[in-house]
Order: sequence, then structure tokens, then C-alpha cells
Amino acid sequence: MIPYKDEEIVQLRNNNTELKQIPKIEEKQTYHDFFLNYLLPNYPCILSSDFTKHWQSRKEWCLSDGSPNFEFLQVRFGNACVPVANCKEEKYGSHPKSEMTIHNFMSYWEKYKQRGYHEDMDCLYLKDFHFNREFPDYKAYETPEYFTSDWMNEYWDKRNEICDDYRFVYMGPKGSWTPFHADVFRSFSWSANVCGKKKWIFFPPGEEECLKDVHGQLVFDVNSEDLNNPKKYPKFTELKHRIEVTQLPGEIIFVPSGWHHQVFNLEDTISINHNWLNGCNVDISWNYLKQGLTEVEQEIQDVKDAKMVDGDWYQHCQMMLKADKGINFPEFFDFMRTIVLPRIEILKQQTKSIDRVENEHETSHMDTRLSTKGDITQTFTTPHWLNKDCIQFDINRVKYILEDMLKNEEFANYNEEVNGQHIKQIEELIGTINQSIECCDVDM
Ligand SMILES: O=C(O)CCC(=O)C(=O)O
Ligand SMILES: [Fe+2]
Repeated sequence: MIPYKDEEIVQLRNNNTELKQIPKIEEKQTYHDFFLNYLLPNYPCILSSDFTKHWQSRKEWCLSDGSPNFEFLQVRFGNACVPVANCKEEKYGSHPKSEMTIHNFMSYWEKYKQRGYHEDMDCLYLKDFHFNREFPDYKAYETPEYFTSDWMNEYWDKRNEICDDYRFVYMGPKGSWTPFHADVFRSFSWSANVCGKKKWIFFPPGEEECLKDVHGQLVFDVNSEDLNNPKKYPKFTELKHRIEVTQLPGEIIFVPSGWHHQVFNLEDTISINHNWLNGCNVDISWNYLKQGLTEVEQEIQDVKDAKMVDGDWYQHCQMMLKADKGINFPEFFDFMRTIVLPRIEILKQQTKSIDRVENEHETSHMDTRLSTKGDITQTFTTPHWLNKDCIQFDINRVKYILEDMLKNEEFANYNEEVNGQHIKQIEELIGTINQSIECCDVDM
């Protein structure tokens, strides 16, 4: 039986501060084992280069000596315009970004390399390049099976009004780096080195408190001398856990939810990276959003006190939350609904077909439309992990979040302020879930 109750899952996560070294996985394991060993306990690991050896990008984007194939990248993808960070500068707690064509970036990179990464040149890092969106016909890689239960990209792919996703390519010269952070929405990430090596520095959840300054701002660089100044970083001496690992060419790292990290390219490096979340970490994201709302409210309390908002305080807070974290409560509810409805449909279909064809294994590989009723834009061949157990797990996890939403006073206040249907819709959705549980005779 897969654990799905919040308490059970939180319990599983508890021993991750005992981690001294990031395990490397050489052998393929089943989805179920990976789920129980890493996704649910929120435990980092590295998959061996065997997992990527068949990728087109590993064959075409690198030369035989393991360095990037500048010419191929320039000719094939040169016209794309990409965000580029300047790693030698800091602005508002991050590296300032500008835009460049891949063509110009490759010319720069080749020159920087030829000049031995000379300090009088900029160190530029091409990041957050939505490669798949830009080049949908070029199959650079295949998402490893363990990372395919991806609610975030499933949701954003379905929202026709917004063109966004969380699938990226990173390309950076030796010495480029990503400052200290935790990922968007406190999602998981996986990152595969197409070529090159990265050094990762990890801190288990909670340890980041020791890396905040007196104003609560995270340190920019965890190797900064400033940390030794107790007037600036009073909790630094309490830091207990710091885990470093080198990720080699072809290897894939799994970055758990809410683990802060900093990353250095030890060589010229190209990587592919997704952010995602699913039933294993959705509670972490939801809690993060609730915490975000509390912070927004504290920040603008003076506006409320000065009675500068009139009858739209809760809307204002939700608007600020969206600006700050990229999503707010009503949208998170829409996210949950978009994920759960097609799963309820699949469960019904699977139950029907089990009734029809007992003892035949057709259900695990059947072609299913993973979409809400009437929407047939997304057709998937159901991956084999999306079996009855996984569907039940997903539905249960959404139910947990919805029940917590119902208990949330802020959401109720917002709903009242906009004369909204949210609370009613949450109740209805929980009703639909309960019905499907009953009618499909689900073990919950
Ligand atoms: O590779 C990098 O520079 C950063 C990647 C990262 O932060 C992530 O995958 O979460
Ligand atoms: Fe990250």
C-alpha cells in the first residue's frame, strides 16, 4: 500500500538530514522503487550516465573529447533568442540577465574558451532556454521515467491562453554558476549533463535559515566570506549540514523539493533541466504558497492599517501573491482540478475495463485521453506507472490539498470578497472525488 496521508509522508521525509553523501544509482530500478526510495522521502540522488547514453543531444551537441560542439549548435539553433545571465555581477540577489541569439552566444563562448576564460571577459550563462517550445521537432532527450509524473507541465501544457513550461536547457562556460536558491514553487528538479561537469552544494530543508542575513535575505553565494560575520549572518554558526557532489557528463541529478542549492559549472557544460511536482511534493508547494500569503499580508499590513484598500484587501493580497510566487490560491485550485478530473475519468475507465476483461493486462498499457471531458487536445499513451495505484495516490493527494483549502480562512475571505464560487467548487470537487472512490471501489 502506498502511503498518501500527509502525516505519513512528512514522517518519511524526516531522516533526510542524516544524509552525508548523495547516492549514485547505477542500476535501473522500477518506478515503484524509485518512488518509495527518493520521490516520497524527498531524497536527492544521481542517476548514472547509462540513463542518457541514447539521447540525441548527447550524440550531436558534444564532440568526442566531451566539449560542446559550438558549430553544430550555432548552425542548427543559431536564430533562437535566449536569456543570458552575467555571472560576474549581482543585481537584486541574482545575476542580471539580457537576451542574445544562440549564434552570438556561441561566438562569445568559443572566444572565451580560446582566451583561457580570461578575467577581463564577461562570464555569461545561457539559462532557462525553453528549448522544446522553440524546437518542438528536435527530440534532444527523453524524460526519464521516474520524472514523468509531472503535474506542473501537464497543467501548463493544457492552458491554451498561457504559453509556458518548465523544461529548460542551460549552457555555460567553465566558471559560470547559479546562486544559492530553492526552486520555483518549491518544485522538484532534475538536471542532466549533456556534456561537462557540475558541482552541487545542497542544504536539507530548514538549513537555509542559517544562511539568511539579519533581514531574512538568503546569502547570494554560500562560499562568501560575509557569512563569517555574525552581525550580518547571526545564525551561520548553527549550520549543520552541507552536502557537496560532483555530477559527471551524462549523469542526472534529482533535486528534491525545498532543498536549497548552489551550482557551479566545473567545465564547459550543457544541461537539460525540468522543474516538476506531483502528489509526492504537492503539499510542500501548497504550504509554501500559504506561507507566501502570510508574508504578503505582513508586508502590506500598513496599507491595511491606513485603510488604503477598501473592500478588496484579500484580492489585493492574492494579486501580490501571484506577482511574488507566480501562482495564487484560485489558480492553485484550478491546478488541482485540472489534474484530478482526468484521473477520475481514467480510474472509471480502468475499473470498467477491469470489470469487462478480468485477468487481462490491457489496462496498464491502454491508450487513454488524459484530459478533461470534451477536451481532446492532449492524447497520451498512458505510461505504465499511471496504473490504478498511482491514480489512486494522485487523487488522494489532491483530496488532501482540497480539504486543507476548505479549512483556510484566507481563501474563504477572498471567496466572500469576490462573491466567488471557489468554496462551493472545492466542496463539489471533493464530492466528485468521494463518489469516484466509492463507485470504483478504491482502497482509501
Ligand atoms: O545548473 C544550474 O546552474 C542550476 C540548476 C538548478 O538550479 C536546478 O536544476 O534546480
Ligand atoms: Fe535549482
